[in-house]
Amino acid sequence: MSKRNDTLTKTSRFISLILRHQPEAIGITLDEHGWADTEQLIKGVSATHPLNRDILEEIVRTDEKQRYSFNEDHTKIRANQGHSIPVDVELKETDPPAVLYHGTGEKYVSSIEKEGLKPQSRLYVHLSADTDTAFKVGRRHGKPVIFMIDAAKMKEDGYPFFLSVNGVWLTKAVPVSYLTRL
Ligand code: HQG
Repeated sequence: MSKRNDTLTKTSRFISLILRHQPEAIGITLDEHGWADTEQLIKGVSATHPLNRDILEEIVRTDEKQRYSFNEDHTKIRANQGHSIPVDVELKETDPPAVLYHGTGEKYVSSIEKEGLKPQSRLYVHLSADTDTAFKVGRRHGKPVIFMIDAAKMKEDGYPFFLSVNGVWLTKAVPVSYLTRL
Protein backbone atom coordinates (compact mmCIF):
# COMPACT_ATOMS: atom_id res chain seq x y z
CA MET A 1 0.00 0.00 0.00
CA SER A 2 1.32 3.50 -0.83
CA LYS A 3 2.10 5.91 1.99
CA ARG A 4 -0.76 8.16 0.92
CA ASN A 5 -3.24 5.26 0.94
CA ASP A 6 -1.94 4.13 4.29
CA THR A 7 -2.54 7.60 5.72
CA LEU A 8 -6.04 7.73 4.22
CA THR A 9 -6.85 4.32 5.70
CA LYS A 10 -5.75 5.39 9.18
CA THR A 11 -7.85 8.54 8.96
CA SER A 12 -10.81 6.52 7.66
CA ARG A 13 -10.52 4.02 10.54
CA PHE A 14 -10.60 6.91 12.99
CA ILE A 15 -13.65 8.44 11.25
CA SER A 16 -15.37 5.06 11.48
CA LEU A 17 -14.67 4.96 15.23
CA ILE A 18 -16.12 8.46 15.63
CA LEU A 19 -19.22 7.92 13.48
CA ARG A 20 -20.08 4.45 14.81
CA HIS A 21 -18.88 4.29 18.37
CA GLN A 22 -17.30 7.31 20.03
CA PRO A 23 -18.22 10.78 18.69
CA GLU A 24 -17.36 12.15 22.13
CA ALA A 25 -13.69 11.32 21.48
CA ILE A 26 -13.55 14.50 19.38
CA GLY A 27 -16.25 16.35 21.32
CA ILE A 28 -19.07 16.01 18.78
CA THR A 29 -22.53 14.43 18.91
CA LEU A 30 -24.59 12.53 16.35
CA ASP A 31 -28.27 13.25 15.83
CA GLU A 32 -30.91 10.52 16.20
CA HIS A 33 -30.28 9.39 12.61
CA GLY A 34 -26.54 9.12 13.11
CA TRP A 35 -25.61 12.33 11.28
CA ALA A 36 -22.60 14.40 12.31
CA ASP A 37 -21.97 17.95 11.16
CA THR A 38 -19.34 17.67 8.40
CA GLU A 39 -17.41 20.81 9.44
CA GLN A 40 -17.30 19.70 13.08
CA LEU A 41 -16.10 16.24 12.05
CA ILE A 42 -13.29 17.67 9.90
CA LYS A 43 -12.26 20.08 12.67
CA GLY A 44 -12.25 17.35 15.35
CA VAL A 45 -10.52 14.64 13.31
CA SER A 46 -7.91 16.97 11.80
CA ALA A 47 -6.54 17.70 15.28
CA THR A 48 -4.88 14.27 15.16
CA HIS A 49 -5.18 13.03 11.54
CA PRO A 50 -4.59 14.75 8.20
CA LEU A 51 -8.06 15.74 7.00
CA ASN A 52 -9.69 18.53 5.06
CA ARG A 53 -12.83 18.78 2.93
CA ASP A 54 -11.15 17.35 -0.19
CA ILE A 55 -9.61 14.40 1.65
CA LEU A 56 -12.94 13.61 3.32
CA GLU A 57 -14.73 13.70 -0.04
CA GLU A 58 -12.09 11.30 -1.39
CA ILE A 59 -12.41 8.93 1.59
CA VAL A 60 -16.20 8.77 1.25
CA ARG A 61 -16.01 8.32 -2.53
CA THR A 62 -13.30 5.66 -2.56
CA ASP A 63 -14.00 3.65 0.61
CA GLU A 64 -13.94 0.00 -0.47
CA LYS A 65 -16.97 -0.88 1.65
CA GLN A 66 -18.78 2.43 1.06
CA ARG A 67 -19.00 2.86 4.82
CA TYR A 68 -20.10 6.54 4.81
CA SER A 69 -22.76 8.76 3.26
CA PHE A 70 -23.18 12.51 2.99
CA ASN A 71 -26.59 14.15 3.02
CA GLU A 72 -27.64 15.91 -0.17
CA ASP A 73 -25.66 19.14 0.32
CA HIS A 74 -22.76 17.37 2.13
CA THR A 75 -23.24 19.42 5.32
CA LYS A 76 -23.81 16.16 7.24
CA ILE A 77 -22.10 12.76 7.20
CA ARG A 78 -22.88 9.39 8.78
CA ALA A 79 -21.75 5.76 8.80
CA ASN A 80 -24.10 3.51 6.84
CA GLN A 81 -24.01 0.67 9.39
CA GLY A 82 -21.88 -0.90 12.11
CA HIS A 83 -22.86 1.36 15.03
CA SER A 84 -22.67 0.49 18.69
CA ILE A 85 -24.43 3.69 19.76
CA PRO A 86 -28.21 3.64 19.38
CA VAL A 87 -28.96 5.65 16.25
CA ASP A 88 -31.61 5.01 13.62
CA VAL A 89 -29.94 5.16 10.21
CA GLU A 90 -33.30 4.49 8.52
CA LEU A 91 -32.41 0.96 7.41
CA LYS A 92 -34.67 -0.54 4.78
CA GLU A 93 -36.46 -3.71 5.83
CA THR A 94 -35.81 -6.07 2.91
CA ASP A 95 -36.61 -9.71 2.12
CA PRO A 96 -33.34 -11.62 2.42
CA PRO A 97 -32.00 -14.22 -0.02
CA ALA A 98 -32.81 -17.79 1.09
CA VAL A 99 -29.36 -18.19 2.60
CA LEU A 100 -27.04 -15.71 4.30
CA TYR A 101 -23.59 -16.19 5.82
CA HIS A 102 -21.74 -15.00 8.91
CA GLY A 103 -18.00 -15.25 9.36
CA THR A 104 -16.56 -15.48 12.84
CA GLY A 105 -13.50 -16.75 14.70
CA GLU A 106 -13.06 -20.35 15.89
CA LYS A 107 -12.80 -19.03 19.48
CA TYR A 108 -16.48 -17.91 19.41
CA VAL A 109 -17.94 -21.09 17.92
CA SER A 110 -18.86 -22.94 21.13
CA SER A 111 -20.63 -19.88 22.51
CA ILE A 112 -22.45 -19.25 19.21
CA GLU A 113 -23.56 -22.90 19.08
CA LYS A 114 -25.13 -22.43 22.54
CA GLU A 115 -26.56 -18.90 22.28
CA GLY A 116 -26.93 -18.26 18.56
CA LEU A 117 -25.55 -15.10 16.95
CA LYS A 118 -25.85 -11.96 19.07
CA PRO A 119 -24.97 -8.42 18.05
CA GLN A 120 -22.47 -8.15 20.92
CA SER A 121 -21.35 -4.51 21.06
CA ARG A 122 -23.12 -3.51 17.84
CA LEU A 123 -26.82 -2.88 17.18
CA TYR A 124 -27.18 -5.78 14.70
CA VAL A 125 -25.63 -9.08 13.67
CA HIS A 126 -23.81 -8.52 10.36
CA LEU A 127 -24.47 -11.02 7.56
CA SER A 128 -23.49 -11.33 3.91
CA ALA A 129 -24.97 -12.94 0.82
CA ASP A 130 -21.62 -14.51 -0.15
CA THR A 131 -19.09 -16.73 1.59
CA ASP A 132 -16.09 -14.65 0.43
CA THR A 133 -17.21 -11.66 2.48
CA ALA A 134 -18.01 -13.91 5.46
CA PHE A 135 -14.53 -15.43 5.23
CA LYS A 136 -12.89 -11.98 5.28
CA VAL A 137 -15.02 -10.84 8.22
CA GLY A 138 -14.23 -14.07 10.10
CA ARG A 139 -10.50 -13.69 9.52
CA ARG A 140 -10.56 -10.49 11.59
CA HIS A 141 -11.22 -12.71 14.62
CA GLY A 142 -8.50 -15.36 14.13
CA LYS A 143 -9.08 -18.75 12.48
CA PRO A 144 -12.20 -18.12 10.34
CA VAL A 145 -15.36 -20.19 10.60
CA ILE A 146 -18.45 -19.62 8.45
CA PHE A 147 -22.02 -20.17 9.57
CA MET A 148 -24.86 -20.51 7.09
CA ILE A 149 -28.14 -18.87 8.11
CA ASP A 150 -31.52 -20.22 6.99
CA ALA A 151 -32.81 -16.72 6.20
CA ALA A 152 -35.84 -18.05 4.30
CA LYS A 153 -37.05 -19.88 7.41
CA MET A 154 -36.28 -16.92 9.66
CA LYS A 155 -38.27 -14.65 7.39
CA GLU A 156 -41.15 -17.14 7.33
CA ASP A 157 -41.03 -17.14 11.14
CA GLY A 158 -41.33 -13.34 11.23
CA TYR A 159 -37.78 -12.13 11.86
CA PRO A 160 -37.10 -8.82 10.09
CA PHE A 161 -33.99 -8.32 7.95
CA PHE A 162 -32.49 -5.02 6.85
CA LEU A 163 -30.17 -4.13 4.00
CA SER A 164 -27.85 -1.17 4.61
CA VAL A 165 -27.21 1.23 1.72
CA ASN A 166 -23.75 -0.31 1.39
CA GLY A 167 -25.09 -3.85 1.00
CA VAL A 168 -24.65 -5.35 4.47
CA TRP A 169 -27.46 -7.63 5.68
CA LEU A 170 -28.49 -6.98 9.25
CA THR A 171 -30.76 -8.67 11.75
CA LYS A 172 -31.16 -8.39 15.52
CA ALA A 173 -30.03 -11.93 16.41
CA VAL A 174 -29.97 -15.43 14.92
CA PRO A 175 -31.22 -18.29 17.13
CA VAL A 176 -29.23 -21.55 17.03
CA SER A 177 -31.94 -23.45 15.15
CA TYR A 178 -31.29 -21.39 11.98
CA LEU A 179 -27.52 -21.88 12.01
CA THR A 180 -25.36 -24.48 10.27
CA ARG A 181 -21.59 -24.49 10.56
CA LEU A 182 -19.96 -24.93 7.13
C1 HQG B 1 -19.25 -12.89 17.55
C2 HQG B 1 -16.62 -5.08 9.71
C3 HQG B 1 -19.73 -15.29 21.19
C4 HQG B 1 -19.44 -12.60 16.09
C5 HQG B 1 -17.03 -6.37 9.05
C6 HQG B 1 -18.25 -11.72 15.82
C7 HQG B 1 -18.49 -6.52 9.37
C8 HQG B 1 -20.45 -14.16 19.33
C9 HQG B 1 -18.04 -10.99 17.14
C10 HQG B 1 -18.70 -5.66 10.58
C11 HQG B 1 -21.78 -14.50 19.59
C12 HQG B 1 -18.45 -9.54 17.10
C13 HQG B 1 -19.12 -6.48 11.76
C14 HQG B 1 -22.04 -15.30 20.74
C15 HQG B 1 -21.76 -13.34 17.79
N1 HQG B 1 -21.00 -15.66 21.50
N2 HQG B 1 -19.43 -14.54 20.12
N3 HQG B 1 -23.28 -15.67 21.07
N4 HQG B 1 -22.57 -13.98 18.64
N5 HQG B 1 -20.46 -13.43 18.21
O1 HQG B 1 -16.67 -6.95 14.95
O2 HQG B 1 -19.68 -9.41 12.44
O3 HQG B 1 -14.69 -3.04 8.24
O4 HQG B 1 -18.78 -6.67 16.32
O5 HQG B 1 -19.42 -13.80 15.35
O6 HQG B 1 -16.76 -6.38 7.69
O7 HQG B 1 -17.20 -9.49 13.02
O8 HQG B 1 -15.78 -2.34 10.37
O9 HQG B 1 -18.86 -8.07 14.32
O10 HQG B 1 -17.12 -12.50 15.52
O11 HQG B 1 -19.37 -6.14 8.37
O12 HQG B 1 -16.81 -1.72 8.19
O13 HQG B 1 -18.88 -11.66 18.10
O14 HQG B 1 -17.45 -5.01 10.83
O15 HQG B 1 -16.88 -4.00 8.88
O16 HQG B 1 -17.51 -8.84 16.31
O17 HQG B 1 -18.13 -7.49 12.02
P1 HQG B 1 -17.91 -7.53 15.50
P2 HQG B 1 -18.45 -8.74 12.92
P3 HQG B 1 -15.99 -2.70 8.96
